[in-house]
Amino acid sequence: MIGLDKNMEKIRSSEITPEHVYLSRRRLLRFGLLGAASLGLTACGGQIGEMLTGTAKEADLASDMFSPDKRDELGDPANSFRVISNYNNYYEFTLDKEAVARLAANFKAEPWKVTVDGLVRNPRTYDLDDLRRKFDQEERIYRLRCVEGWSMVIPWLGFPLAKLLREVEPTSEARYVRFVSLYDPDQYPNQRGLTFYPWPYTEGLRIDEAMHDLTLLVTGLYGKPLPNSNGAPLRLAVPWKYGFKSIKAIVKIELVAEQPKTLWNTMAPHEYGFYSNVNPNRPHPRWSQATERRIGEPGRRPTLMFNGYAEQVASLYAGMDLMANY
Ligand SMILES: Nc1nc2c(c(=O)[nH]1)N[C@H]1C(S)=C(S)[C@@H](COP(=O)(O)O)O[C@H]1N2
Ligand SMILES: [Mo]
Repeated sequence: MIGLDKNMEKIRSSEITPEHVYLSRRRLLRFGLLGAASLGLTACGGQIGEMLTGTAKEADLASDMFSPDKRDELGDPANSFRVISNYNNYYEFTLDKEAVARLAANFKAEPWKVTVDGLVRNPRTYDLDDLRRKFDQEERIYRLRCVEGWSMVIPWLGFPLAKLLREVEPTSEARYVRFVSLYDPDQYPNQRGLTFYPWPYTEGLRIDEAMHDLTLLVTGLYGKPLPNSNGAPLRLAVPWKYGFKSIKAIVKIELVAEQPKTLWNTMAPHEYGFYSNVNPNRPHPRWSQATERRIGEPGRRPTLMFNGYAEQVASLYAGMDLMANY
């Protein structure tokens, strides 16, 4: 059975779908990706063992994991478009990272409106095209570090959230920004299926975090419109925080006075704090955060404080106890 499976896989990836190389379970397994799907790090042992048996074929496969012509400021290559758009967390569709792209294929990301309101002088509703026209879209190559212990390098296309916030003019009472994802059970199976989740997905930032130049409203990646699996047509990228803060499919941005409730903080407050800054010194209650697996790379690498953005963002938290304010 296993042998047959292997042969079918060879045929499938090299002959049937030469254009769209399928990120098969086997390939993910070989590169240790499946371990990331389970939350406990102990589950990874077997896959790491498998990765160490390097062959020419594996080196070959690795080349579709990265696009070395794009690199982050630390010199690491961006993950390939295929990896970025086929290995996703998007719980509205499924908890299976490899199934998101297929289930999201027919998602209706156009037309799309986003409302910016709350404690602002000029509340507004924008069409996505308004945003694209109004604000120059720039490329930012950021690391994304998931709280589960894996990471990618992603060349986002977007514009600083600060530009949009300045346009609506927050009042002096506005101290936090609340973000809301689309609620549409007709398109999102798990908004019907997982009824114990407090849908829609919501997130939040302190206003100084939201105004920070690194905080990006994302409309694309690799210079193309955002794939549905990555949160089309509009999502956040907050690169110094765990990935779940980078909310997808945003329909509302609200300026508020109090720290907003968020989906993950409501579900499991001891595991997912409001700040959720990447911090290798503070373990998740169920696993260490000291290391991470860069998707496409064998083994694990050390996790960096603030995901490597400490120089830019540490001052936001001066005097704050980062172990208590997680
Ligand atoms: N609406 C919504 N946003 C979301 C999620 C989600 O399930 N729903 N998952 C989060 C998590 S856990 C991560 S790691 C990132 C993953 O982004 P990516 O799939 O583009 O890599 O999206 C975040 N934003
Ligand atoms: Mo995540």
